[in-house]
Amino acid sequence: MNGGELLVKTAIEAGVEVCFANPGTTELPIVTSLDKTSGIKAFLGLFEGVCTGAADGYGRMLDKPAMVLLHLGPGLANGISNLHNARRAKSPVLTVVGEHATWHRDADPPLAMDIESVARTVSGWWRTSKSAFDIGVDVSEAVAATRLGQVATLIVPHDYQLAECDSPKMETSDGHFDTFDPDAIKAVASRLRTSRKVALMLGGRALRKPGLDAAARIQKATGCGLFTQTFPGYIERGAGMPIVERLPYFPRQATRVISQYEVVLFAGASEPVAFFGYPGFGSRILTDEQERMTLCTDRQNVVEALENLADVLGGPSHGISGDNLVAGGERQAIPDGKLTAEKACLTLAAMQPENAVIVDESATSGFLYFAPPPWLPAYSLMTLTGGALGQGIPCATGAAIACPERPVINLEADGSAMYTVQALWTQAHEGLNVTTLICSNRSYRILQVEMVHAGNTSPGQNAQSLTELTKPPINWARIAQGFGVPGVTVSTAEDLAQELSSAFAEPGPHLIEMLLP
Ligand SMILES: Cc1ncc(C[n+]2csc(CCOP(=O)(O)OP(=O)(O)O)c2C)c(N)n1
Ligand SMILES: [Mg+2]
Repeated sequence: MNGGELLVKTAIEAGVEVCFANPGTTELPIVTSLDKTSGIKAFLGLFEGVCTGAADGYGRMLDKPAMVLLHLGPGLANGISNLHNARRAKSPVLTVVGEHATWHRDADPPLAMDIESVARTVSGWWRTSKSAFDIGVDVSEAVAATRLGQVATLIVPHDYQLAECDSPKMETSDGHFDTFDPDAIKAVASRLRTSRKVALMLGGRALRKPGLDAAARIQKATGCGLFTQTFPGYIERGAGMPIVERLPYFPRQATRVISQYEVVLFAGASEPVAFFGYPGFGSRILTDEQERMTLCTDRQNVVEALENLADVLGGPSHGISGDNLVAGGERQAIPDGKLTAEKACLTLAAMQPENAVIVDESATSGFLYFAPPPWLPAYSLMTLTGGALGQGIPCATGAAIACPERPVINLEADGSAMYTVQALWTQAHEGLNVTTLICSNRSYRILQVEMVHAGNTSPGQNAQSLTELTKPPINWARIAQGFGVPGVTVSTAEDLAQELSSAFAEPGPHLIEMLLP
């Protein structure tokens, strides 16, 4: 066995089943090894941001890592933006990057760069393998690190991938959580009993069903409010799930909502801060007077911590019922007439199939989607956690690979869609059930809005040309077709409904450009 085979075998033993790759010469021994031992299916992404975004989507869906295989420093650098989003989503991702042969490094070949420096900006764990024999231990430790909800990056020199390493160190190490102190949970419980208004701010795994169930028990026992930060990585919503309020994007609005609470308890979430430093407004969303409490660290199991807290508080054994339910009642009528962003959200909400996965990178057009009337069937929602555009189409691709039986719907802003549009090809190549809804307002609308907020009410020629996506307008239907995805354009709610029902009925990917004002 050589180092490449050891890498693949260990990854398979650690539970890795898919690899999103854009390899080069320095990764070819690993590519060859992927066929020598069966257990990992490889998917080609035509840009590294597609691979990393797909691994993020896969990790968010299954809470287990996909492997990403990237070519040297430049390949990793191309993928970094979506690894940044993965880090902010606390997604498990195993990134494997090839490195030049150790004996070749000193020659400073053209593609050489400081890979570790790039890796450390997004990775909770990173390492360059020291020998072929070590690769097994390296992979197993990397996978264990991902279980804490982080990106782990292993850099593997080409000569070590090729080197024979019979009877290597094989190791499977389980990522394990730090234990928490039951007295700390009791202290939180007694503070909650004595405070008038408590907000429970949920993040990470707390937004999956077991965490939400425990949070709903705490809500039943204390009357606390349930919140998520503006951009949750993964949240289960709709019928059967408790109502969790989303902090508004703009900081003044967010402060207005959260300042009603005396105590804010963080569970899997960190303290919210403004997206940007606006003049006249500080970094913090909470006021100085508000008390902050943290239920557990990122290295502890937040779901267990919530369940413990619910037990100590004497919450009911099942929290999600009755008044804190998002009801699964009747669907509303489909709107009619010329499409607007609001009508697009309402049409989707009215048509949404059971158990859908919504990948939301819709920027200004989808603000209304999070708070539609409570008739939605159960669904999972993933959002743009790190604000780095180009996450939606790859994330939807990874989600569809993780859960092929679930319909994936990608609500996607037109500017954002252009960063990693190549992911459509992977969707076509793999026949994935993804419906991409392009919110075609033909502008970087949010930047236009921010410019007005900042006092530039009559943008000059440069400001206009840097925020308008016209001359020529992007032809989305033809772009989709060029990648092998059926594509159409709609401008009314009725046509959108018609196209959605055909897209949901027919297997494989579809793209619908929604012309919006
Ligand atoms: C990687 C990256 N590059 C640039 C930006 C800056 N940026 C933020 S929003 C935006 C425009 C978004 O336009 P679009 O996706 O069409 O959404 P809209 O505002 O029109 O709803 C840009 C360029 C960013 N957030 N991330
Ligand atoms: Mg736009």
